[in-house]
Amino acid sequence: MTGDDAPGGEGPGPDHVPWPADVAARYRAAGYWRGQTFGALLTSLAHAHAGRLAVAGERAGTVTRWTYAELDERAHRIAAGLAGLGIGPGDHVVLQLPNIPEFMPVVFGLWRAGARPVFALPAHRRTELRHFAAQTGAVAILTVESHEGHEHAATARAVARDVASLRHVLAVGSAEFDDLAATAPRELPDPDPAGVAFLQLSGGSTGVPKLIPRTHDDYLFSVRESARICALRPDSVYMAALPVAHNFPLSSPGVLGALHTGAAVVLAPRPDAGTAFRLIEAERVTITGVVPPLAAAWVQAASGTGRDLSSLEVLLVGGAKCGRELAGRIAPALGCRLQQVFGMAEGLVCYTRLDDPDELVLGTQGRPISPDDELRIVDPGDPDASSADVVGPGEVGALLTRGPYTIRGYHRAAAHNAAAFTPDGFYRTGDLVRRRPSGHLEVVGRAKEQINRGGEKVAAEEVEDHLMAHPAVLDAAVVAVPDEYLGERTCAYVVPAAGAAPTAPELRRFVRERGVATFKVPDLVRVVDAFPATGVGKTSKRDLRAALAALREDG
Ligand code: OOB
Repeated sequence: MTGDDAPGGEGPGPDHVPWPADVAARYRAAGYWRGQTFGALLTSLAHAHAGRLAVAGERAGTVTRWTYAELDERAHRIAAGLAGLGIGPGDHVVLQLPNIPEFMPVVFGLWRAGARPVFALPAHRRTELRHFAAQTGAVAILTVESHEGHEHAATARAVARDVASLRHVLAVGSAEFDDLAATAPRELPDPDPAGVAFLQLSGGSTGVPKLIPRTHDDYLFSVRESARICALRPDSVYMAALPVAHNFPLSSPGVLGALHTGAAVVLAPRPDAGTAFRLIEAERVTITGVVPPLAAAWVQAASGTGRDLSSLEVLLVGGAKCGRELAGRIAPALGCRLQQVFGMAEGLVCYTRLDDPDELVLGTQGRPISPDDELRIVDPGDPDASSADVVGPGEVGALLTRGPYTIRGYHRAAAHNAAAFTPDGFYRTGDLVRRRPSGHLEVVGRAKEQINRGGEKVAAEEVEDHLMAHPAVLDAAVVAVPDEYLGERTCAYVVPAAGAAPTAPELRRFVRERGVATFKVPDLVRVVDAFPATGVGKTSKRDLRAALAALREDG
């Protein structure tokens, strides 16, 4: 905690809101928090799996394969190089790397130096990077020279001119970085495992992302349990298809879960089916994870592929609702098991279990990692969300949670924390869910994205699922349009399946004929080539709503 700590919700607030001492003691006693840092973890992995493949990936057309011993040595050298630049304990470093092999030794190098990566996504630009650097007082931005046509190092240098704390811009692939990565290794003090290891970004759909402090102790617990729940083995091959800095491919079970198990990590430079299928075949990938729009694209591409996907055992789908229609197509098309994951960078992660009956795998988003993940499902209209407002069994309510890997506050955000957390430490997820007797959650949607059509509540995800049942529809996204009489009406955006040309009347009739309430039939239907996406590839409803608003202004 820093001197910025401001009790009473004034000022920026602390870097890290710790768990109450008695709660922390309980999590330690239960064996959730084991007092190990990520740096120490890599050391033990290098001993246990020295000659095994740890990381495979490509950068600028060059393929790299590192064993655990090589990954460990590179991380040691990078840590020593960073320390030589004066980057050390508690320093924040904005990290913006695409899916290149260097991601892994750089992250472990930062951890060994005691520095805290701030995990930016490759899609972030000047405004976001400036915000991350200014908010954290970052001393460096570590990125690549350029990637997919964007000059990242040039953007980083422009940000460094604006943010006084930034002393270094380091670019993987530059001579300066090569020198740093060639520094002679030396032992550095291991940081406090209960301290902040890094900052994740919130997936929130409004404004610039909030910064989420995660500790070695809490994150390693979620990594360890995720690896177990996803049945990773030392001979598993995990492919990161999504941008690896995001919480899902990082830790659910992600590249960290794979390394924790002694398995191999493959970094896919792009998530498209062509690239992903090539790598699944070449590397005999056993498990990977995607967001629903990508799952839909892979399902479509699988029917015509000449690639051998037979090694794939599990496809995790999460990050946004995977409706039953899409869920039902995944196993038949890709020849693997579906595992749904409902998670958030703030903490809570739910998985369907690999031995769950199909009904739960297809129809729910899973149940929490830990029996100590406390869930409170409350009346969405209730302002204080106390335990008195819990909804009845099976009813839809707003999800609140606290537990051994869910944060108690954002980084320096006292005012926001007062709204985002209850006084007794529950995080308000903003998600509407229904709980099954088995403990599995069905995510109904984001509370703020529910459409209020003249008082009738329409869950966008439900209508999307009906549209997805139409053979001419590859993907669907339903958003609200302001309406003078009803308050809001529904607009369904649709991406057609390859070679198909669905029309608005046909799709509206199709939904109606599925026997749903008339108010759920989309008022407007727009057929588009593709949806705008967030940095990790989720459909950006915010951008869709903005596009609609712009159209309306144009008349
Ligand atoms: C993951 O993390 P974030 O932080 O980018 O986004 C979290 C939000 C959740 O609050 C929820 O609104 C939505 O994304 N979400 C889902 C979902 N998984 C995430 N909504 C419906 N169904 C799902 N399966 O997105 C994330 C973090 C770890 C693992 C997986 C995803």
